[in-house]
Amino acid sequence: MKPQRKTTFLIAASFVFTAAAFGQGSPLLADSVRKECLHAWEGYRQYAWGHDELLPLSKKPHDWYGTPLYLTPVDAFDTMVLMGLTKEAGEAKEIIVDSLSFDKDISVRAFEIIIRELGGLLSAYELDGDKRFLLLAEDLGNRLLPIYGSKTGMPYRNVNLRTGKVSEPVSNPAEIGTALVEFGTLSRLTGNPVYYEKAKNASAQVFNRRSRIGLVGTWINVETGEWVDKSSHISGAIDSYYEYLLKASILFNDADCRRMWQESIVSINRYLQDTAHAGLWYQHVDMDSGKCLETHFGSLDAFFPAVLVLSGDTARARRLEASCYRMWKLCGVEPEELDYAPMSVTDPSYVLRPEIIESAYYLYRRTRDPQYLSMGEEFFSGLVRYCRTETGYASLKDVRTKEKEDSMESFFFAETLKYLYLLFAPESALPFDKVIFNTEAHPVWMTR
Ligand code: DMJ
Repeated sequence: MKPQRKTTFLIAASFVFTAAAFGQGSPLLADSVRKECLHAWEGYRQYAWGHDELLPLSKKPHDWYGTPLYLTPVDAFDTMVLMGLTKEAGEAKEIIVDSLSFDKDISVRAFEIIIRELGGLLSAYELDGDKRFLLLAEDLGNRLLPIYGSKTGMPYRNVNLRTGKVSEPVSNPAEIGTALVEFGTLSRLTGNPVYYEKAKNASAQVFNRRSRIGLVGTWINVETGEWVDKSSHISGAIDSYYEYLLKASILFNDADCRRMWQESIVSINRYLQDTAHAGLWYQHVDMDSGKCLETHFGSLDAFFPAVLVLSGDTARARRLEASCYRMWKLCGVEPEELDYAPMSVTDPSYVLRPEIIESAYYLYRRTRDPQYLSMGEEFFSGLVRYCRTETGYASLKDVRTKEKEDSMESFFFAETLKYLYLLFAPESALPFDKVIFNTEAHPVWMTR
């Protein structure tokens, strides 16, 4: 390297470092993420327009329930607004406000519709101000309310959007409790308290059935209130139950949710936290005895450093994100699940999940430590290298072989691309301390 070039490089490097240390991210990387969002959106527009999702290998559209609910436009709208993709956000808005209708004779999974559609519409309303988003959200909220008709008030898993007929009484804490942010915001914006009351009672019903040592299980019958599976962890099926106790306590300054969160986190750290293997992990235990059942951890569990940051426990969040990073490094993209004792993969798929990136974003915003930018860069380059296709991005069947799978979940737009962008963009792109993200990364404002 010639001395002059070396000096230029050093000046450039120190500029990047200084920008990173001041929480200004990396504008070049932010721009690359925006371009990748555009690439995936163009694929959706060309091959799946008017449908829920694009199948990125077969280049065909896919609707979850045989008739579209525009999952991709609803999930992508706020991401594109934040990225300044005004034309594309306008396209998404047009199809939503002109054509989205929930008056459909289909039985839907309430949890998914709450976090993707209701969350997306509420966030769209707050960002854009068009009342039609709120009217759609209110209509959807009313169609979802029958889920709370069980004897305990805990929701059924499915509801027919037209008839209100409910089904599947055996549910889990995540599906039962993950409505506080959306229904609370709907109550706040419409002035109708019923949504938050129902959602809060459901979470309290789970909390009231915690074991003597303060843990909840995985499956519960919402009619009888009996646990059906007593395995306790922070993984899928429980994860966002905890996340929402904390988020509702902050967003609505709700003292009951704060107490439920504070009691829960003590038990989580006492019985689930595992430091017996290299690094910090969270294990699976029996909810009554606290006895270890499995040393499994996966890409869904990687949401927890973000939750720890939000709760003020940044030190523990840093240690857990370091473990998540090891999980990612194992194959160059994280597996759905591993056994962290021998560090062996137990479920090799990767469905374009965002959680590890979400946690890097929270940690970077809270600490301004540039190591989280570098991690984010590695996550982004793994995605581009192994998941990019001609039309968008594809899941991986196996992170060891990198064989692709014909699926691009709408949360790739709502979460994966949004958190990557916000990690690299200047903080002014979205003031971190003024919003709460729902579990699908749709931001709602703490106060209006
Ligand atoms: C999303 O739908 C939400 O983040 C949910 O809480 C968990 N699963 C996916 C992303 O992995």
